[in-house]
Amino acid sequence: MLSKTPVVTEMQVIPVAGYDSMEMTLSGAHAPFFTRNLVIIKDSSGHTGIGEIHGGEYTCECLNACIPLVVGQEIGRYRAILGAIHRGGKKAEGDDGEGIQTLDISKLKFVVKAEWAIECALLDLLGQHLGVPVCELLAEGKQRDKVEVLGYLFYVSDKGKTDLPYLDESTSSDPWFRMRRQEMVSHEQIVEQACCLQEKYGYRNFKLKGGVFEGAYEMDTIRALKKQFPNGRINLDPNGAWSLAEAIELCRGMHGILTYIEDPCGPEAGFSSREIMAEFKNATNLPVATNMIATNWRQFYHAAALKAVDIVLADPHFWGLEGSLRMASILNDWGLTWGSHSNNHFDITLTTFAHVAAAAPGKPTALDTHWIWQDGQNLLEDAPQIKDGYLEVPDRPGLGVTLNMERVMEANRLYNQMENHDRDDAMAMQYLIPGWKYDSKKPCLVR
Ligand code: GKR
Ligand code: MG
Repeated sequence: MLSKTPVVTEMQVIPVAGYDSMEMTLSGAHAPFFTRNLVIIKDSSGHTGIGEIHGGEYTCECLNACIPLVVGQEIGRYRAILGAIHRGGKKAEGDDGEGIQTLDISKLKFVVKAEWAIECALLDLLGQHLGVPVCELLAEGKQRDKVEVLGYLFYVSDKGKTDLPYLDESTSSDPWFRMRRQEMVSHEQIVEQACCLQEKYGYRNFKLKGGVFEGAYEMDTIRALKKQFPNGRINLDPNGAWSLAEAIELCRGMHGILTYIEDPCGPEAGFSSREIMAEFKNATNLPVATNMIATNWRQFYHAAALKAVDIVLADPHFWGLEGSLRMASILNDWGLTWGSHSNNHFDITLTTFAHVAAAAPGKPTALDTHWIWQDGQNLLEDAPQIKDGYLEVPDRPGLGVTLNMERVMEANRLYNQMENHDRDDAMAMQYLIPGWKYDSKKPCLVR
């Protein structure tokens, strides 16, 4: 008789919302609220496992549909549970397979895979059962005690130009909390943003979200950042806004200033973004990162065959925890670099990033995380901290963190007050430019 692991007794899906700043990107301006879905799974030994994934009705429905495949199953057979979910999945209506190679936010939900929040919660339970942290169960086991993260800088619009309920933190005692809800668009303001983040979190490396102003202006911001942080690794991500010719022109002379560039161009003239990025790399010799052109194995095959990228930001919400680390191993073996992309998230995702990156073989690039824009809206009693530019990896069984249910239900009430649960960056943007419409080839303020 095989010895048994605990059995799942309950799975809950709780949609939640949190507050955000009016951060600008190619796809518009962030709305006052962002949404996420939480998965809470209980087992017969009394443990609770948790996972967090992108928000919206579509992902919420996918998760709810999985409940019958999870409840009643043994946590030790979590791979079989995930296998059953995959076999039961079918292509969603509206999913044309395009992915996010043009940053069409309405397609993000098809790139995100709801079941990875279930994978996370089951691994949390298994880790608690075995008495080991999740990172010890993944890939080749724990590789490091702390994980380097980057300071994710944004141009932020003036929320006063809207009548939307953005959070006001002007009276906070924390300098960063006061700063993050204000307008920041000049080179000086972005440098101040980076300095304030360095002070609070100890960041050495930064990424600026581009696709907002003309490329030349954004390059000037990068030069100002490099002047302030001569030893910092600085990256710019215009989300494919530039044409190939423009990208080559803009990046000429940026060696030694930009450590790498993220998704500089997208598909054009009948060529896919993978072909165009390969041409960009040949022309500039600048290292290239992506979270847009390699979001599944088939896309990665072509990106790798064309040598279109050096750094794959394999977000565990797109690839799964194990999938992201399978990518980390391949990249490491091939002399390429692994990292992770992020979207606005709560501290459960922050913890997941910590465990996944702790298990990534090789030398990952500093991870993206939007957490600094949400810090303080904790759903955990004991969120891992970012100190000296590094995210702590909890050294307790499972994810090693405890949910604060009161906070979760508060975030759920906020979600229920919202009319629309899907991300819509055009809505806030239209206050700045009436009638504004998304154009994958035009920075959001260039109309
Ligand atoms: O938070 O608006 C944002 C980002 O622009 C996000 O949507 C991107 O997916 O952070 C992301 C990226 O690196 O491309
Ligand atoms: Mg990106």
